[in-house]
Amino acid sequence: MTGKTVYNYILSRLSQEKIHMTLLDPAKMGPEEIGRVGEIAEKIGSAAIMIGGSTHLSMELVDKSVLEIRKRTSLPVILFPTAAATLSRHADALYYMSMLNSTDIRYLTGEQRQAVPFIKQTGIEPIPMGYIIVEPGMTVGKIGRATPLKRDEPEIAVSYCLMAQYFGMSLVYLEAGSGAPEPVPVNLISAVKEAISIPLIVGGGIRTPEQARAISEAGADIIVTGTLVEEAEDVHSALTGIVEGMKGAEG
Ligand code: 1GP
Repeated sequence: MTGKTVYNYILSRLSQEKIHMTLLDPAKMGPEEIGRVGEIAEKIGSAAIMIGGSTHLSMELVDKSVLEIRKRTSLPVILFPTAAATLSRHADALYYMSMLNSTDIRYLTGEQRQAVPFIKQTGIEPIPMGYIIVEPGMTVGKIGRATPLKRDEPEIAVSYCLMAQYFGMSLVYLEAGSGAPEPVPVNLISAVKEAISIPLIVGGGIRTPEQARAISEAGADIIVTGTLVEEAEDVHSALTGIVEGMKGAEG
């Protein structure tokens, strides 16, 4: 697949409504389970499956998981990588992300440079994204050696997100970190949304319909949940709650 197929699909879905993406981590669920959850995610209206999240992934595991999703759903599969070594050629697209508030060149441009031959050879669609860690940042903030955005400094968040836009990135992602006790605060989201014109993704610590609603209302265009399905006894109702919560949002 070449061109901006997946990005255009995202924009087209966003022209109708705010969207949800389901993040599945092959280090935490086997390929079979990933396929089963992917199927549920499609049924309840999630717009895409993101694969990644963990630092201990093997390429084989990522490949198997992507193929399982492709077999069982028609949703686009977007890689959400932490390292260039674990990319799968079977995915539709790759978030080509730079952690803008990292202090480690590896997460700014290092892994990205290493991924270049893979992108060139496979023709996978890279979707340029500014990835910005917000307090508490959790594991990804530590591994990425980020200086997390302070929760009460919206003007700094606005600068970082506008920087992503000025660099020409297609998306910007505010990340509180997987499993964060609280998601990104709504004041940060609304300040950013007011300033930028590229779509805003928010993730990390979103567990309830009320949180999804508040985050949507504050201006997130795309909400990502990961841990929710890993912990839920009933994946269908947990995911439905999030998507319905977003629909309930005004504006
Ligand atoms: C992590 O933002 C995502 O990169 C999702 O976070 O696992 O807390 O849903 P959760």
